[in-house]
Amino acid sequence: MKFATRAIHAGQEPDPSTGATITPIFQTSTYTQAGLGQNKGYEYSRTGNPTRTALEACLASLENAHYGLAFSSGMAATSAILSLLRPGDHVLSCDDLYGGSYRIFEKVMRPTGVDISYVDARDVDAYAAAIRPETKLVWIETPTNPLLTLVDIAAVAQIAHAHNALVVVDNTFASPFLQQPLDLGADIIVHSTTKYINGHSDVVGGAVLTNDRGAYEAIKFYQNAAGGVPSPFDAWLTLRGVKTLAVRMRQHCENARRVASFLAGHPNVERVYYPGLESHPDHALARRQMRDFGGMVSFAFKGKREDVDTFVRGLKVFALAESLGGIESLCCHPASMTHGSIPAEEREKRGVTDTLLRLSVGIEDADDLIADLEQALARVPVAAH
Ligand code: P1T
Repeated sequence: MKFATRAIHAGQEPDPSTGATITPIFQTSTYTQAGLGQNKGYEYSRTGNPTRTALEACLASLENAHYGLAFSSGMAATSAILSLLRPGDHVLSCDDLYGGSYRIFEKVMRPTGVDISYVDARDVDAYAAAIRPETKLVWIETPTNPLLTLVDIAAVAQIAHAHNALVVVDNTFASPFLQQPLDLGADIIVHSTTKYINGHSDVVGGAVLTNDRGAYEAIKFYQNAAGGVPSPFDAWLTLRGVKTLAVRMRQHCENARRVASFLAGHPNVERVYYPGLESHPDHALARRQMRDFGGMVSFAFKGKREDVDTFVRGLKVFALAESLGGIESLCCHPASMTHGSIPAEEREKRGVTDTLLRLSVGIEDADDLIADLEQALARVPVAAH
């Protein structure tokens, strides 16, 4: 079956005990057993819960994966994958990624004796040059957060596999509607389901999808051992949200395209980062690797940090908020918000400057979004610069 159909039905047979069409919220911590060792596949909800099982099966289907695991946050999913590492191992990552991923690499993993290095996300040769015999994971985001750089998944997978390393793709920004990394050679996918998958900014969640049985078993073991699982209600909300992923993503892409071209022509805008623009350095790769270009648009403001503050205070439809991928439009200042945990010098070096703004373009009417940006930009006179 095709994607939009699987988003609505995969993993969700009518409930066998009642016929309920929609998977119930199995709000139970435990399951009554008929006798010693006699259960119906569930014993305790940290280990397994039927609402979570439905979500795991649905997400696995959407990523063309055999195995799916749901977590209480994207970072819980990330840390479950990082549990595969041992002292002496090396992780090769890209130089633009979510600040929280950088933080767990640097502040949690490095002190345990795991080494991490970062290369220019789009430079395939740089991955080849930096990979080592002890590299266990190549960890990439594409498009990256917040600069929307693309990584060539197939090319990086070839390099990683030649060195027996697993490729992890954080597919949060694209969502499986736009990009299915396992089909391009990746081994493990991580999602913050908080974002496009749930899509309504009312749940924090994460997921791991893979075809690698060994990795699945180790990560599943950790899921139960460490316990970062979603509540049945959160699993249910996410199942409900993901049903509309295909229609939402089409509208996010359409609106983002219009917002990006509006910004590209505005005198207060220094530079627009959107892979759908022909001027974007990875536009050709985006055409090859993604079904469409996504709902995220970043731009560098012309002017000072104070002007950025004037602009964000002037927004009426876009909310100044962290996170992304919900139906409502958000504006984020990565340097002080999502990427505040990266030291200032390192951030600037990577292009996450004080005048960079990131828009999560929602599915409101695009005319209203553009009018909102226009009036907020008009508060900062170009002549002032
Ligand atoms: O917030 P959580 O569900 O734990 O997911 C972490 C995470 C992982 N990967 C990517 C690419 C992400 O963007 C995030 C979370 N990001 C934000 C909160 C943000 O505003 O960028």
